[in-house]
Amino acid sequence: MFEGLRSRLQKITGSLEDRIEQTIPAEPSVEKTGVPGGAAPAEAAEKDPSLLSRVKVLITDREFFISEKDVEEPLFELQMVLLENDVALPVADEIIRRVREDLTGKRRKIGEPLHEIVTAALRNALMSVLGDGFDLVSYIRNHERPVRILFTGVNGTGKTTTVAKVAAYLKKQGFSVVIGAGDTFRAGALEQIDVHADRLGIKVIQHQQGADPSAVLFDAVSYAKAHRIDAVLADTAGRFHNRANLMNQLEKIRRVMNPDLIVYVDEAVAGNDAVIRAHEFDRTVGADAVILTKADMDSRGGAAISIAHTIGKPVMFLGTGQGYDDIVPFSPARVVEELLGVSA
Ligand SMILES: Nc1nc2c(ncn2[C@@H]2O[C@H](COP(=O)(O)OP(=O)(O)OP(=O)(O)O)[C@@H](O)[C@H]2O)c(=O)[nH]1
Ligand SMILES: [Mg+2]
Repeated sequence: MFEGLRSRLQKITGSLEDRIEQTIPAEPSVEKTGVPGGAAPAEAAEKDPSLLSRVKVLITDREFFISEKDVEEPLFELQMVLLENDVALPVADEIIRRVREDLTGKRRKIGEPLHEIVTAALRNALMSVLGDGFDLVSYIRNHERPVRILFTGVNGTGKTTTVAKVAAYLKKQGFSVVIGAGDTFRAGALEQIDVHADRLGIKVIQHQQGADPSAVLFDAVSYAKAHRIDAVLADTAGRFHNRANLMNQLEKIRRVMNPDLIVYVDEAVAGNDAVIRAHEFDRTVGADAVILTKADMDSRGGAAISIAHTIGKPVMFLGTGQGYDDIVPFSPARVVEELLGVSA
């Protein structure tokens, strides 16, 4: 996950450290600090062992100052790397602004480990754009049941697989789940969801192909109420936001099913396209959270870094493979750790 961006970030961290290193004033010679007799440091220290610790104090107490000009070049390089890896421009700008603000204009003690200064600046900047994530388990615990969750998104991004994964995840957490087969459009969609549900031992509510998805999902909610089920997971057919008739159908589903959460599903590998589409879906039918699938195939990480900050909605899960267990709650600290190799 995100290995391409990770290796580029490691290089930038190195060049930032090098540039900062150059701003550190050279250590004063021992003569300048007034060592008696002007002897060579080693010789002088041998004669007077307390001298060594005195010299150390003098050096480590000194400070240096990083100006904006000092880091201009590596920050430009960082900006390019972020954009090349599909980080949205306003998000890349925000990251650069924060790193610059964090690194410059402050006095630093000589001897402070540079690697830590630089990675802390990057880590803080990334954390600030990644948002807080969305804890579905505590949402369900604190919410009136059944919690109705509607999954939307464009074709083939992994909605149906994600519905199955989330169902498996919630079941493992001790919740009861029912799936509403809201994709009555695509040939084979009903069979696909049946196979998943059979394997997972989860009930599916479905009508025949071509039926009104609103009616199916209304029935799924009624079933959940009657059987005291904790969560209804509603699958829907893939659609593009510029197809008015399909978006109207989604709007009807929304009115009839009255979801507590609308989850927008897209692929991490789609990069900026995913961010733009999420924005459009949020504008038209609304979105309360985002799930990014296929993070296992994404070496750039741009969508995962940009989407929450751009649309102002949290990321709930990352899909990390084709198995039912290949789903992880989105944790900004984990993403930063993945990218920088340090714990946040
Ligand atoms: N590697 C990987 N593949 C995934 C992931 N999530 C889904 N897929 C695969 O993506 C393909 C499409 O998944 P679906 O769940 O059918 O996608 P969909 O959005 O429901 O598709 P439509 O209903 O046709 O719009 C399948 O082959 C899935 O196995 C993931 O996190 N990682
Ligand atoms: Mg599907």
